[in-house]
This record gives sequence, C-alpha cells and structure tokens, in this order.
Amino acid sequence: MKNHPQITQIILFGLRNLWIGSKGQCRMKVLLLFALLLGCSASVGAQQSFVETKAQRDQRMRWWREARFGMFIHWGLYAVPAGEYNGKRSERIGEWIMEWANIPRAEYEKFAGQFNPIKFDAKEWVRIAKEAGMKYIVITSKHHDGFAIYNSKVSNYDIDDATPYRRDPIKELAAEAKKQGLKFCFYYSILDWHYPAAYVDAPGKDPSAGNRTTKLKPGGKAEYLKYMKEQLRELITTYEPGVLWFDGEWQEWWTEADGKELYRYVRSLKPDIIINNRVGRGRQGMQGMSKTDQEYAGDFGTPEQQIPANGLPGVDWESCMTMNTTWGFKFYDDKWKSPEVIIRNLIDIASKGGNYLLNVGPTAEGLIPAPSVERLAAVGKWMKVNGASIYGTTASPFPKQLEFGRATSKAGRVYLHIFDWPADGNLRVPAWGKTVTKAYLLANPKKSLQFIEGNDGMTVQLPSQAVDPIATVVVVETK
Ligand code: H79
Repeated sequence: MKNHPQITQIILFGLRNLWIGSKGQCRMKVLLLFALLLGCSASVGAQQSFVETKAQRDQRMRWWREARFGMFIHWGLYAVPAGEYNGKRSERIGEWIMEWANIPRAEYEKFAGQFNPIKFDAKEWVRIAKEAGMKYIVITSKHHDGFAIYNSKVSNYDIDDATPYRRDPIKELAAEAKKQGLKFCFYYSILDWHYPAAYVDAPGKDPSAGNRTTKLKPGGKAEYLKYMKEQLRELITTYEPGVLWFDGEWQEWWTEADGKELYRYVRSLKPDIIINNRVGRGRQGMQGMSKTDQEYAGDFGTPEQQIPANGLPGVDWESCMTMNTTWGFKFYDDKWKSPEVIIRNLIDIASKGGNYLLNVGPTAEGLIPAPSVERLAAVGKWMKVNGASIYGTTASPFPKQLEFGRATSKAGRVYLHIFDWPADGNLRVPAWGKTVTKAYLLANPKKSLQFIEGNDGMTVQLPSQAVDPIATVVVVETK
C-alpha cells in the first residue's frame, strides 16, 4: 500500500523526461506506454490488500495466533424476549427468535422500547474476559435481526436512536478493552431481516419475520451493499476493530465475488484487520473450513459448535462455541457445560492449532449471566497457573492423539496436558524425535521430575495425585 504512490511518482518522472526528450510518432509511443503503465499500476492497487507475502501475513495474524482464547458476545434485541414469545419457547437458539417464533418485523421492532441495559458496565465485562485469560472480544455489532447495538449514523434501528438507553455502549466497551489490553472485534451479519431492500414481501407468511434465507427486493442489492459498507466503515473508523467476523453469508444472493470485494473493502479501510472466511463462500457448513488455496476470501476458518477431530492443518482456524445451548440470552437455558468440559475444550483446540471463541449472551439489562461468569472464573483460575501452555503455542508434535490427554508446543518445549492421571504415577509419552533435557510441573517449575528415555518414548515419574484433576500440565524441555 505504502509503496504505491512512490512507484507512481517514479514512473511519472521517467515519462516526463521521455516526453520532453521526444517528438511526433515517438511521443505517441510515450503516450501508449503511459496508458499501459497506468493500467498496470491501477490493477496492482486494486489487488494490493489481497496479495501479501507470507511474512506480511504472519505479521498481520501474529496477535491473533498468540491469543488462542477470545470472548464472543451475542447481544441484541433478542435478549428482551430472552427465548419466549407469546408463551412460546423453543429448543432453538435465542437470537433466531424472530425466525422460529415467526415475529413480524413491526412486532419485533417493539423490543427496542424495552431494551434498556442500565446495568451494563464495560469495565466489568472486560474484567470478566480478562480474568478468564481471554485476549480478545468479538461482539455482535448487528445480528440477523438487523438491529445495531452501536450508534449507527446510517440507521435509526440502533441502540442510540431506538431504545430508552440512548447511549452507545460499544464506545465504552471498545475503550475499556483497549485500556485493559484486549483486542476489540466485531461480528457483522450479511443476512438482514430488517433492512427494507434486504427482503421481499410475500403473501401469507410474513417474510419480515426472518427466514433462513431471504431474497433481496428486485434491484435492492446495490442499495443494501451500500448500506452494509457504510455501516462497516462506521465500525472500522470509529472503533478500530482487530477482527471482522462475518456471518449470514449463505444467502443465495451473496456470491464469492461479493465476498472478495467486501474483503478488499474492509482491508482497504484498515490494512492490518483480520477477516473470517464467512465473508465469502468458502466454508463447508458448520465444520467451517475455507479451502486453503487463494480461491476463497477470508483469513481463518470458523467451525461452529464443534472441534475438528484433527484440527485444520495448514490454515488458521477458530472454533466458536456456547457455554449452554444458545448464543443470545434465553432465561430458561440451563444446559451448562461444566468448567471441566470448557477448560478441556480450550486445551483440545490449542493442541490442534486453533483458537477458542467462547460465547456469553448478556441480558437486556446488560448483565453477563452468573453461570457464565462462574465458569469463566474457573477457566481463569486454571489459566493463571497454566496459561503458558496455551498462549503462543502451536499444535501437538505427536502424530497420534495422546492417551492421557493433549499436548501443545513452543520452541524448545512441549506441554503435556494430563486429563487421565496414570494410576501408577508413570506417564508414558511416545517419542517425537527430540532429546529431552528436563521435565517439571508447570504449577511447580522449581522441582524437576525424574524421567527415563527409551527407544519408543519416555516415562515421567509423576506425583501420586493430580495437581489439577481437570488438567495438570507437565513441561518437557528439549534440545
Ligand atoms: O451467531 C450465531 C448464530 O446465530 C449463527 N452463527 C453463530 C455464530 C447461526 N447459527 N446457525 N445458523 C446461524 C443457522 C444457519 C444454518 C445453516 Fe447452513 C444455513 C444451515 C444451512 C444453511 C451453515 C451454512 C451451515 C450450512 C450452510
């Protein structure tokens, strides 16, 4: 990007000299050359944000790869009905209530009048994430319902204009995240059940209630794309997000070309931004993987509610998951995962080279539900002792999954995460082609553990009981 004007200047300088030093037919050739070069440099300019060297890409992805653990926040008007409409409840996800409870747009809009998150406390939200060991926050700027929880100048359907709250909580959250050292990022839905150009009226079932797929109004695409781009410009220039996390891209009218164009647009506004693969059409269902070649837009794959059995070798990826069964708040969803499952998911994902984006669904009052807060505190307690085995690590060096648990690696060391403590206290570790120099518990680095190396691996002598029954980490240093 930066070199571009300079190159153009050099070309222009050279052409000026050629022009001065030539006459007649020769001048025609110079003009031709000029036109040719102009065309070239323009196409380079258009592609610039897409094409980067491996080193440039590594630099851009660096903080994200090191972070490994982030907080997803689904917060919007759906927190008002909180999973119940006219007495109707559902097993389905809370933020989809407009669709599954068939709520007409005009009715759904009324939730805005009841969205008054007076208990919202940006400092507290960021503290909860930070204490859990999370390094970034991704919040729904606009979900499928089309409602913006930031102050959008190009829409009145936002928290500042349409709710009694009349404030922009996102400004506070972005500032607080920055202050506490977390990266602040946005989710943005391409699917929109509210913007008039983004759906067609149909007789019978109210299409504005929200559908899995929508059709745009005839001729509405350009208008809707313009609106989306304006909102994205607001989000990027006002809050400087580290990631844009698109969703709702599976609509028939959304093409891979649209995705590529949007990717370029977003990168042109903030060249170092990171964008998920749902900007384009490269994901394969919920396993969420973009192809590895240059064909599809997006920087990382997005498995949803699942952890790929063998990771996604060769690409960046992030599993997003809920702690209960919904993203947006549902007051009666009490199917909570245990801290053990959540912590082991984090380890499992890191051992496969991915990031863990763990969701909370705050209430319409602005509170992160207590069961979520408790679980995040438990993760934080574990991370305080064992964070070094997660941050900045890469996938397990072992070709097969370990019987006792998982492993992650860093230069010169391997972290062994023990889920199943050996009854005899001898931890058998298969060989991975390195010479071991030292072994110790991450919880007690000063005390070395005895080990014996054999041809097919090593045996580490552990204390008789697990230090942490969820996962005790053994550090193995290598030559
Ligand atoms: O924001 C949360 C959910 O509301 C949203 N994504 C998370 C992060 C979401 N979850 N489920 N869905 C949206 C419904 C989409 C389901 C599908 Fe498909 C669309 C199934 C078939 C078409 C995804 C795209 C799986 C296959 C293609």
